Amino acid sequence: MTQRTWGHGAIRLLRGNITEIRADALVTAANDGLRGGGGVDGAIHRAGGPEILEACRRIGGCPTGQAVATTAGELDARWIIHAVGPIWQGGNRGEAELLASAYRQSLRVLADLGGSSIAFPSISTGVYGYPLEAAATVALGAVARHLELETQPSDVTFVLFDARTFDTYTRALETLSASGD
Ligand code: AR6
Repeated sequence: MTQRTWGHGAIRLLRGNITEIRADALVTAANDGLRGGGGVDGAIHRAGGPEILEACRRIGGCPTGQAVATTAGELDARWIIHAVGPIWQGGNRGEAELLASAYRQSLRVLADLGGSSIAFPSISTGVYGYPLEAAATVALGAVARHLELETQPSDVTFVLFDARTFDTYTRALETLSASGD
């Protein structure tokens, strides 16, 4: 585990399965139809039970770069935040801004709900094909900026599923910390 205090809060990096984490909100990497799917979204829907997909159906969808909250069903959290990251199309289709926005909007949704702790997966770097190093820099940069400007949520954990993702985020956080000194 790696932890850095930042602005009004802290960024923590963990290797693991996000469904086993306790936080006010767990973020899932959703699609714009909120239809459920594979990867981290499949894991969240399986572990949380059918109530989550029912809530998604009622909402109906969420544009890329945005985020919406639902019940967390049986998971040890108050909410699931469904964040829609971009599908990688080569890097010239606004992917970086859309990815940063997915993180920012998730933080904003939780701030509006009054929550203070949030766990993110590595959005867009699975099926959606976003190059990992670039995604880690965008993800950590967006969260760091939020912590500098806002007081809530203040406790941000990235739950990274495999060694390569964890190592890449760890290096990106070191780079970000060095540039912020
Ligand atoms: N906990 C934490 N991270 C996980 C878990 C888990 N249990 N399972 C997988 N990951 P992906 P995307 C990691 O494909 O690229 C779905 O079908 C995974 O190793 O889940 O944003 C949605 O419904 C990778 O590092 O999300 C969408 O249609 C990261 O989570 C689409 O996939 C993201 O991989 C979204 O694709």
